[in-house]
Amino acid sequence: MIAGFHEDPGPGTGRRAPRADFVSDAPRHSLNGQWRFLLSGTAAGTGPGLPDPALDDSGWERIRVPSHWVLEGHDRPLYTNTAYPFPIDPPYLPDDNPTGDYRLRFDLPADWPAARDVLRFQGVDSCGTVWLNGELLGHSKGSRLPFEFDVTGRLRERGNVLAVRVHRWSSGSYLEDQDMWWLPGIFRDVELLSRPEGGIDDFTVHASYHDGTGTLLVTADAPGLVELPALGLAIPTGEQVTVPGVRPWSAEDPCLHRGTLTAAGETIDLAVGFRTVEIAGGRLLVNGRPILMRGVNRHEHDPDRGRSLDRATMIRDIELMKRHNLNAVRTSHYPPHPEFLRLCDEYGLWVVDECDIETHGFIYAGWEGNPPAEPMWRDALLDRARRMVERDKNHPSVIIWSLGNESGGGATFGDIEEWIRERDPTRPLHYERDPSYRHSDFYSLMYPAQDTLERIGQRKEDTPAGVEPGSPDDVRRRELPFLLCEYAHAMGNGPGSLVDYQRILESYERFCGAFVWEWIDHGLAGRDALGRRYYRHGGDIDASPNGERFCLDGLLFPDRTPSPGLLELRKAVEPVAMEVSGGELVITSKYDFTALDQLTFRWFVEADGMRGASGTLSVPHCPARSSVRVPLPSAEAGGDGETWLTVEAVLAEETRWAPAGHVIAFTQTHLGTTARGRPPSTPSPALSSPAPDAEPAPTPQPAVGGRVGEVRLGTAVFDGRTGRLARLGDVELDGPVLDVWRAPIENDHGLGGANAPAADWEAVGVDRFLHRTAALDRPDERTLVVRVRSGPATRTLGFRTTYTYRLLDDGTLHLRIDADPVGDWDDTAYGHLTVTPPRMGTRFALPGGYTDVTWFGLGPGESYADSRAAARVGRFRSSIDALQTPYVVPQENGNHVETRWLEVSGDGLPTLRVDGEPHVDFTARRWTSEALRAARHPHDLTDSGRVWLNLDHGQQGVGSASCGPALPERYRLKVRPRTWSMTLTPVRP
Ligand code: IPT
Repeated sequence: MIAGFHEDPGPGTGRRAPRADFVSDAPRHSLNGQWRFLLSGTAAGTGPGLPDPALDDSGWERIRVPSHWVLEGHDRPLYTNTAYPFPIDPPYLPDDNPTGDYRLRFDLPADWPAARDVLRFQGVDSCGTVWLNGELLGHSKGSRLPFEFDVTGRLRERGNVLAVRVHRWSSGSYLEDQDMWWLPGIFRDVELLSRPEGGIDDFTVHASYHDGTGTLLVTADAPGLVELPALGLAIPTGEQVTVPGVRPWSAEDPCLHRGTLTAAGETIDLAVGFRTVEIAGGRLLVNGRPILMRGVNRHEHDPDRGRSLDRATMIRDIELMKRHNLNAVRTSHYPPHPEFLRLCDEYGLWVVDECDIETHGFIYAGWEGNPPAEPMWRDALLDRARRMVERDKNHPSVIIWSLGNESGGGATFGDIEEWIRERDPTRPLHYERDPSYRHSDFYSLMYPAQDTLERIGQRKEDTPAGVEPGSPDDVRRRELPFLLCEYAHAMGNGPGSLVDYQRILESYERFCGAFVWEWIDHGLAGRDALGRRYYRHGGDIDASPNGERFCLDGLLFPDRTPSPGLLELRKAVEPVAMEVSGGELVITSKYDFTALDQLTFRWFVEADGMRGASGTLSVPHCPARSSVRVPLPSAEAGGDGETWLTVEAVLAEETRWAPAGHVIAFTQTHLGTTARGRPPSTPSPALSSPAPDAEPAPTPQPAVGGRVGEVRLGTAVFDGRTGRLARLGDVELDGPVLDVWRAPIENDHGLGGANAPAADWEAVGVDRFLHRTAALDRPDERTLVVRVRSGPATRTLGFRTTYTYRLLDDGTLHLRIDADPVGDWDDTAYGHLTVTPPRMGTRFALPGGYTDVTWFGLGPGESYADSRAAARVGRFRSSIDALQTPYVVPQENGNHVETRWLEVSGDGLPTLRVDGEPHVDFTARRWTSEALRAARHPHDLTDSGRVWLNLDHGQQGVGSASCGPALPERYRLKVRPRTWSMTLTPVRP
């Protein structure tokens, strides 16, 4: 077998030197569009005839460029997390190597000048060999980086034939083991550029800012004139000027000074942002001030187009980030399309630009032969760093270079560091995976627990494994700022603790920013048997190895709908904190640069969720990182029930990324509570004592006035054997049944068997309790006591629950539930395991005709113990269908903590009202938790014909243990006696 270019570990051949990506008025001809395409099974492709202009390709398929062929009906996408889908046999690849041969016939535009010509590919995955009119130009690897060929003198006016052979696997694939779909193809733009003779090919903008003064120097490989009209500047390249009083660039105020760089035959667009990045005193400073990045890790993803994104989608991402109070993005784990960075300059985001290097799969070789440690790969790795830095160096938004992700350590990182420091001393470097941190200006980790992070903030972290305590590396690292490059794994329902993390991040000067993993679920669009659209994960494609669902860990669903996790993040990172203290509202700006003048503070009062007085606060000038106090509005409650004051900080005027009135931050304060009509009722102490250990015999006899097998209490009818409510007035229902389980969320499965409570629940049977009604007692006319023991087969563990019903004077039914643990919850039979149930609650079945829920409590979205900051106290209404959060893989969702009351209604049916005492958690859905667990996709969930209503004491938090620390103890439900109460009222329609 002849090794082709694709197995050569070198980065490429025949390419031009990397240079800045810029926009100019020089002729540019897009070669995007329909190309001829044929896919073959091996690296030989269609054979040696591919470049031949005379080859008859009329029978070939057509494919759009840019795209990934696996998303255009050829072969299939594959997803692995860390594993290489080929043997670790570097730099070689298996013979089975799907290879796409591309051909394009094109004419030059009529007015194409006679000058130098450059052919540019913005991204080819994984490797492209290129011929023009039968002549080999060269090849290139580095999928997410551009490459160019000089084609001067090789073009014809008409009938040019461009041929490209693209291999799915190449030596470059060993350097591209990011946790994402393997998506081959020419997936970014292809273009022909006319480069003027004697013109500028590459230039560097040095625009710094110190104490109100900017300094500008543009260097270039040919002479040119720099003009920034608004600043009255016209200077030749190579000449430095100072600009007093200039407005600097920051993510908060992305001031770009637009102008031109004019050189022979060309005018280049300039967008200069004056800013200086430095590390001083162990902190990251921009323009002399510390910054805190509130960031996300962004992969390029679209459910139909993969990593082939259009500009509108890039803008959508940035708008969504800005609208959710994010100010930073780590381009995990490769440089994005260059247009994205132009947009970051314009909209204002701090960017950590990350190189297209990840060798994670060497973990399965014990890191033996890891490319950064092998001289054979040095050129390829350095080439990637150079192409990133040269392409992106002129973007003010790029403030940090990241050398790559999850690639262990190796000498080549030292070479890369040296090269970048020499080429661009203006930006600090980040690399997380080498515990010496020698090549990084930041200490950095992924997914630390909160207490670990707290110690890092205090610079008291444990010395990383492999580093000698007290050694120079240890001492140096402790002085570095800390950048949390990944945390809060947003897989499925979650992440939890965002507010906890933010509190820590804002408490210590060492922290310069944190990036949630990750921005968007990498689901790929599919159609079910009925033609309904759904999203596929790795496990939906028959391939091995397979990372399965791990690609679904974003804050956006694949269609870019914000998940509840993103709404929680928006609240956790809101840049304005408001707190009521001593009758005043204390407003604290967490902006690093801008004052709060762009915000309006509006307020309103609600009683039992009904809107009362409202107005606008007059807030004095509040500079960045400072506080002001304003008097609270004197608002009357004006209604019964709980009264709350809400203050919202909103955009006073429309911005580029959001309309006027867009809410940046909010706070709520409880003003007081007045009676709602029904006196709070407490069952008599005698009835509330826990059930004695000796159980009375079951008493399933009919009660006076009931049919055989029935017990009645006012309008409430109970099943005489189970003691469950069967009817309340005209409301038909079946329940309560003790429910201590939830359909596991991704975080309940943990990572690779660690922190996997769902498995523990199943091991002991928390998911399959059986119930035995031990006794029904009527201590008096108005009271029914039902005693039930619940637990799983094969175990002693369970709960003994006492349901005490009391008929109140107004005819409503009061229910108190006392659940006491019994048996052995410390499971010693199969290793020592203390199981905590995910839920303490009761489940009711209602007729399927119920359609809506109105409630007063937290809403409108779902809330959990450790993810509830985004929810507000108020009155909300939703259809039961809309209460479901459509996680791409079905799992527990739609909980509402601290619900004061709710009403379940449906056309022609009596409404069921539930008043918590003081609260219940509720969920309502058309399927059971068991069905939710069994479903693989949302379309597997079908209406059971009933509504399943959970009225719970509580549920454990969501955490982010799918890749991260275990759920903190405080968000779990310890096994101990629990009591909760509510009243149930039928309301006529
Ligand atoms: C970390 C990776 O950097 C990221 O790409 C992604 O895989 C994430 O985890 C999990 O979704 S690596 C992990 C082993 C900590």
